[in-house]
Amino acid sequence: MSEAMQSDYSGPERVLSGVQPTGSLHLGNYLGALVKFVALQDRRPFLFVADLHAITLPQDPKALAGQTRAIAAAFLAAGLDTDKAAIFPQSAVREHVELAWVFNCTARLGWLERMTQFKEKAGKDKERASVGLFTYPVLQAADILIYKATHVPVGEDQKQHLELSRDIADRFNRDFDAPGFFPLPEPLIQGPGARVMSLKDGTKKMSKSDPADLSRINLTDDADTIARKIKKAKTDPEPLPDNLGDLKARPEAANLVGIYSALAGTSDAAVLDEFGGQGFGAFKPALAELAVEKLSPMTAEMQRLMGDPAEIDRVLAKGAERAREVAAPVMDEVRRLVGFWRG
Ligand code: AQP
Repeated sequence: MSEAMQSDYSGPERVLSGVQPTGSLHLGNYLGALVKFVALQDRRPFLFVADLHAITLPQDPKALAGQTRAIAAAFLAAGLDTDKAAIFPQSAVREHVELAWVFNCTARLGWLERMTQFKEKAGKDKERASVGLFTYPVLQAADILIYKATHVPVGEDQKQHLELSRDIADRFNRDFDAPGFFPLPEPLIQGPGARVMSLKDGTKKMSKSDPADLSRINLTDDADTIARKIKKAKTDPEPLPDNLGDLKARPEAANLVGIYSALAGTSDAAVLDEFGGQGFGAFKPALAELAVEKLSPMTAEMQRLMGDPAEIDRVLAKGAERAREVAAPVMDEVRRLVGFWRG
């Protein structure tokens, strides 16, 4: 359905994305999201810390605000400039929730039942999952559309949710006879690092919530830990192939090559030109060295920033103010379209 929909939207382009404060960020978040945010920052993106999404699974209330600051610190350490990007906590802009309620009444149950991330996160006992976890993609649609965002840089894992946002936008525009009111947002998924896989299982994505710490490289890991995790990463006994076709059939090898090419800013083919025929005994140390070289300066800067929480709070407050200026008039228009009393 999404593919065929046409957008009548003629407003300006806007880039938006979010990251959940659910734990330490990892290499997948860095390559799939942060690097892309920085590359897009001249488009003045809206980048929020998704604390409303975080509580769809239990969080420690004493730790949550600190985790929110840590994500903001990671944004800044990755190179985001607050004169360009608005960085803010999602919960500080109440219009996200208000629009999400309206969208709860726009989205259809059947659409949500198709969402694979809910099935993965709810696990076997879905009766005990929070209702928020089920309606998470509806809030995500509100996050995007409250700013009339047109482009959303995300990792591959979020593609299905973006399609749902398009369906919700289209349905709202039609239900309320408002053609082109909301844009049909497009995911920006291309490029290296869009899907970084677990170091322990090349078929599973690298994830903050994986109980195995060895499955991911955290942005807070020191050089020795990074090297140790890469050394212990699952591989097969064969040397690296010299062509992409053979690499495809070996998920763990493909993942490590993909990480190398994304960090080096080159292509998988170029990595195979250099390392094809060599064993992991040679490739893993080279990858570890590259990962440390790229990540260490950022880790150090994150730590420095975390030493000054008041400065991070100023950044978040400034971003929230800019976000509210855009969100409030859109919500006012939604209230008018839906027919709510407005005094
Ligand atoms: N493995 C990944 N490869 C590439 N991109 C990834 N992203 C997440 N994992 C990978 C992208 O990072 C951004 C922020 O994600 P998030 O923290 O909001 O939630 P998530 O996608 O659910 O990430 P995690 O790490 O798997 O967290 P948990 O375990 O808490 O659910 C998004 O753009 C995402 O695509």
